Amino acid sequence: MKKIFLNLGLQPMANNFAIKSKNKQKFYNLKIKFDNKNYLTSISKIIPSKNIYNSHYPYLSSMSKTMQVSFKNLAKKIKNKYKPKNIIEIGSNDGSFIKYFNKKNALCVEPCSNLAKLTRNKGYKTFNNFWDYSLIKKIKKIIPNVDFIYSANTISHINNLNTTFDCIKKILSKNGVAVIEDPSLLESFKKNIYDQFYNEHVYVFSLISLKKILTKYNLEIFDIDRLSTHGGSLRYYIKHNKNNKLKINKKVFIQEKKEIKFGLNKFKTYIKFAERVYDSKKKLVDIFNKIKKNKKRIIGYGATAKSATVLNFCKINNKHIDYFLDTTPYKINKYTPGSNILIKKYERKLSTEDCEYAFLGAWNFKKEIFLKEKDFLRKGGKFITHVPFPGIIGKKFKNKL
Ligand code: DWN
Repeated sequence: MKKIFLNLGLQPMANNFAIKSKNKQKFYNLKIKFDNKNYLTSISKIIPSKNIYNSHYPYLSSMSKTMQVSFKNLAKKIKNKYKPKNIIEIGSNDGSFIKYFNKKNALCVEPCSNLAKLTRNKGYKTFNNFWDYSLIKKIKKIIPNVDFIYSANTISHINNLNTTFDCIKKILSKNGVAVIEDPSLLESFKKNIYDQFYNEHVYVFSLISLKKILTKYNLEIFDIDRLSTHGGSLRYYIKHNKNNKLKINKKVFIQEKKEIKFGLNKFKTYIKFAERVYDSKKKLVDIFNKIKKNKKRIIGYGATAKSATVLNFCKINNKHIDYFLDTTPYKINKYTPGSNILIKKYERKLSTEDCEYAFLGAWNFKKEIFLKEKDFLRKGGKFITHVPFPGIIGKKFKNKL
């Protein structure tokens, strides 16, 4: 049975950056539900994929050093450990990962045409398609036995998990490996990360939920990596369950135990999380109101998809935040969806002349950002964050995430 545990209110599409201020956005009610049969956590209103992943999808995964390093290290590990003869990436974005593989043996799948163009221009065979049965038919003609499949921050975006995993099952060679990585529900709950929920993240997975789904397709998780990216992600290594060459690492059992101990199989854990989220909202709104009462300037740092959830849920808008800074070309001079805050190009390091406070939209890159903005912090500039708790961070900050 599916039960709703969290209501994040009326929300626009998180990456729908508007060309004009006072833009007309379509809003939908963002409610989050838990299915106690398969332990799956999902959003209640699904927006058709073709309305989201189109010719102007704005997100580029190369915009943070953290992700670049993560992809580089993984590519090295895959080459050394699994030595695949060929590799497919589902959701190849701007090619930040696939660039470490030889063009002759790599294939990209990317439904956003503006992004598919980027890997094509770099010489990679790229299918501008969604991951489905008709696509795997085409791929099979080029690579009949796929050795390795990789997909980062993409499977959680796909509504039809049955098609997704059935296609993986059908195309993966007997001894092949599929690796998927997505934000971890356990880490999100532990750190009160409610902004992983937005229209693009149909699911936020736990290991226990994925395990149940994969069993249906005779697929099995044999290893995991716990990552610090995106506030805490899990990287799942998947094989055919008949493949006995790859043994199940004990990290899988440890993670499973942790999730059960935390209560990810029980609805009451979800209700408690929702209570913490409502409390977090009150505290964050208080912080903004106090700062504005003292007539101090606040800007936003990193116009993330996640921050759409926070700003619209907490009703923080251009009366609170003067503008956002972001490095992504597609977002510059546009307005944040729903909250209508202008996004300016990040051109130089932050100064205390610009503002006294910066709201961390990209809190998941806090370490990278604080290193870059150490002078702003040293001179008394402050950051506002809501993760893991709403608060203000000044120069005495020690990174704990
Ligand atoms: O799953 C998804 C994840 C991986 O990426 C997608 N649904 C969409 C997107 O979500 P997001 O927008 O919340 O992701 P990020 O990676 O947290 O976005 C970071 C944003 O901050 C980018 O717009 C780039 C920007 N940024 C910046 O301006 N200066 C980032 C860094 C590190 C910086 O120094």
